[in-house]
Amino acid sequence: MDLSQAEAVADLIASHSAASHTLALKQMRGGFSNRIKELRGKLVHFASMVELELDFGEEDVEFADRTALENLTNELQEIITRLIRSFQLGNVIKSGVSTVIAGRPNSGKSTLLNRIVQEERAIVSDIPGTTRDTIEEAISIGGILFRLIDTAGIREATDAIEKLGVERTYEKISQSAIVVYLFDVSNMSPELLSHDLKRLKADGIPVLVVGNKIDNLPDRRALEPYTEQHPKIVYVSAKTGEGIADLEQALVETLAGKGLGTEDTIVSSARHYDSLLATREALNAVLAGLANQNTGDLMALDIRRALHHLGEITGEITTDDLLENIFSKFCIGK
Ligand SMILES: Nc1nc2c(ncn2[C@@H]2O[C@H](COP(=O)(O)OP(=O)(O)OP(=O)(O)O)[C@@H](O)[C@H]2O)c(=O)[nH]1
Ligand SMILES: [Mg+2]
Repeated sequence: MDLSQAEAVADLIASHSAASHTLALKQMRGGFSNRIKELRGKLVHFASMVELELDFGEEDVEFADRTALENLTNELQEIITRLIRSFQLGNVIKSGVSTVIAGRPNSGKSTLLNRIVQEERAIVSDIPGTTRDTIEEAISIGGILFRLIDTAGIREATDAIEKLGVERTYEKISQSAIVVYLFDVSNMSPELLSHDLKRLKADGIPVLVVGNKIDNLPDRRALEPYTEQHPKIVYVSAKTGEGIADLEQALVETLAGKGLGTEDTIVSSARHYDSLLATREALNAVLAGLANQNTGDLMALDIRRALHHLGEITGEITTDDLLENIFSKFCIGK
């Protein structure tokens, strides 16, 4: 078992959802390690060729084919960039999908949180501006851990404390993976809805639009103006529970669109992520060196640096600090 596989054991123990469990198991079986070792193996070959040239410094020979090295470096860059990008998803699976429930005061955000976690977690009242601080609760839906965050309703605050709450709401929205925008179908004009959504979508975070309090509507045809503007709205009643299963399904699908469940390798460790970033930087230096027709000794340095950072992932290169850090996460003897 190499270092990244050993780390996966710790992840497995700490996993809170089916998805993070699967991810840890995959890493433990060595899929990720093999990928990295393969990349590293290819680069080692070139490193040795370049270094061999150094031994024949005076004779001006080139053992390492520069074009082949460039092709390989580009290929490695592509794979590494894909792995780096996968961290966004990997991190989310491991630590939970930060999901902010936002909307105007009294739209039923706290009622919705309580309904999904099946617990009276947040205070509910008919007074607008009830929730002033954020309330967070984790729950597994469809095998994925969601961290639901109930927030203060968005409006012009009437006092200083509420104002702080609204500011915090915006802060939470900017840090979240998904925003559930909740509105009251019995008390919201389609124009105002569009206005609010325009503002939210500017952040670029996926917004799931949810119409609440459908139990208040005697005639469901009243929903049509909303649906016309935003075809993907999910309608629920946080009070009766109607539509909640659809909402949960929509949450899972919002994530699934991001590549969950594919066979692609997903990076979930911040340590691996950092090493991949450092590798990419070193490979960029190799490419720049090739473009500038740098001498072999300079290139050898950059290639070695890339090898070093790749080796950190699987433990071929380790330092005491690194090992200490990783194994402090295991509770030995427990
Ligand atoms: N009829 C009906 N009433 C609901 C529903 N959901 C919430 N309510 C009521 O709406 C009022 C406000 O609910 P809250 O959950 O406190 O609303 P909120 O969005 O958290 O409000 P703030 O914290 O003030 O921003 C309460 O009286 C709830 O009982 C629903 O689906 N149907
Ligand atoms: Mg509330």
